[in-house]
Amino acid sequence: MTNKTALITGVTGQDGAYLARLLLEKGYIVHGVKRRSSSFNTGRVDDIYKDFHEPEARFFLHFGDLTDSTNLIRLVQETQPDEIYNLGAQSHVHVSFETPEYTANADAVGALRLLEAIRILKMEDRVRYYQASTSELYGLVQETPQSETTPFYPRSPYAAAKLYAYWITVNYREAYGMHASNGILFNHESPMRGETFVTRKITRAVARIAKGLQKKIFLGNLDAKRDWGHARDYVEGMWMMMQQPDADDYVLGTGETHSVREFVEKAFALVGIGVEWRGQGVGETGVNKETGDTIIEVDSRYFRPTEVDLLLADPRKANTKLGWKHKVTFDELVRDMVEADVKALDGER
Ligand code: NDP
Ligand code: GDR
Repeated sequence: MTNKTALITGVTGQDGAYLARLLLEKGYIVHGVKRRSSSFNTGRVDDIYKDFHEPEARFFLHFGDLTDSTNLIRLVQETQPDEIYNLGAQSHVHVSFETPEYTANADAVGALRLLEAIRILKMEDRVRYYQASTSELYGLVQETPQSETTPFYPRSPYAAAKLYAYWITVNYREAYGMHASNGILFNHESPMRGETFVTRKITRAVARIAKGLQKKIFLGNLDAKRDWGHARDYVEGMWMMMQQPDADDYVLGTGETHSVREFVEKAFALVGIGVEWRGQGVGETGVNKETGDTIIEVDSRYFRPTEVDLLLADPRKANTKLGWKHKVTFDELVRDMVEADVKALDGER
């Protein structure tokens, strides 16, 4: 058991919720940053939160925002963390085309603000910093599979913002000797994945269609390929990076890639529905083999102005240096997500 303290931005998101659990299990005191919102936004961490008046409380939430420097400086000063995990971000690639300036503010300058908070407080020698970097940096891929040495080519405002965050993290490590690391994480999912990312959108719809609550799902590019793993495995990798004597940058991924189409087929198969594809491109449909009902339709609305076609990780550095390897397979991931969404509907009823 440790007596360390961690500060997590983005604690109310998918990864924040898994990481907070992992660190609490390891004995950390965990401080999380949550945004003010007009409706509850702490659903993913409510079950680990104890009222701060209780003596055994070790998980604390603070209002904050990556666009607010003074707030970040105060939070770092008040919480005196040993480790800072910067997971907060406008993390939706498609949405970043609609909100490019805000995405740059939160995702790029937000990382700078946190790094500067550490420097202003003269904590660079004692704080370790994790930056949530992403496989989206590879964008228009220059080589396959992608490793720490593959050149970047961002294809969205999100990826361009994350490119800045990646390099400012490297720069603060080199310029000020900070223990600052980038985790270049490939897509990772879970039953806690946000509902508008493609995997969760599919598994929720599969559960609803299987129960007769919804007729069909509208999707975009079915032929994009991703290296999908389980978020629980990936937060462990983040923690491992922070325990290394020296800071460095690491790719985390499974080394397997699958198309959105394959994800759809596997998810429907789990509820006993076979899919037959008809047509091509916008307007392509997926039909329930047994009933002939159209259950999937390709809608141009979900296409991106510039797409990332193929991502496939080469995680050998993390395998050998960190001893990290994903545990959950693609099939297990799809099953976990579909089962959770089916169960959630049973619960609702
Ligand atoms: P989520 O979208 O689930 O969570 C994002 C978190 O950031 C939420 O807690 C959100 O708060 C918070 N947030 C958004 N804007 C701000 C802001 N301006 N100030 C403070 N907090 C903010 O993302 P994930 O958990 O999936 O991802 C975690 C991080 O890892 C993100 O930085 C993402 O870009 C990156 N990443 C994710 C990958 C993945 O496959 N999941 C892969 C590689 C990188 P709220 O709940 O209020 O919206
Ligand atoms: P991604 O995840 O863009 O890889 O970013 P997302 O699940 O949004 O898209 C994956 C692929 O699926 C295609 N797609 C659709 N996507 C969505 N969201 N909705 C649809 O209806 C749909 N139809 C097809 C997309 O075009 C894309 O090719 C995620 C985020 O978590 C980032 O924050 C993170 O950095 C990267 O993963 C790694």
